[in-house]
Amino acid sequence: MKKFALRACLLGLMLGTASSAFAYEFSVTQTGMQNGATLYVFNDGKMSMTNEYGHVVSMPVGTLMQSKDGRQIAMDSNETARLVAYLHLDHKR
Ligand SMILES: [Cu+2]
Repeated sequence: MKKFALRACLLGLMLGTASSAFAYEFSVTQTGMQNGATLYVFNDGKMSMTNEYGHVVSMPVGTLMQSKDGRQIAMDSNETARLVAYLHLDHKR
């Protein structure tokens, strides 16, 4: 029992450290797309997508998309792993 409590504490510490270490790297802008998908743009301009169910999806670079407000945006990168990490950290807060 004591051992479990210590492990839980260590895990909390590690997660806390991870979220603060990546806080800057993971600052993102979200844009709603016409098909219900969401475009995430990281602070360095790299992109990734979730579909209408909020699942991270791969989209080839150069794919043209329509935002909800009518803008046409081309995928310029496909940072799926980074978005998975971002969404994972987001749900821990
Ligand atoms: Cu896209």
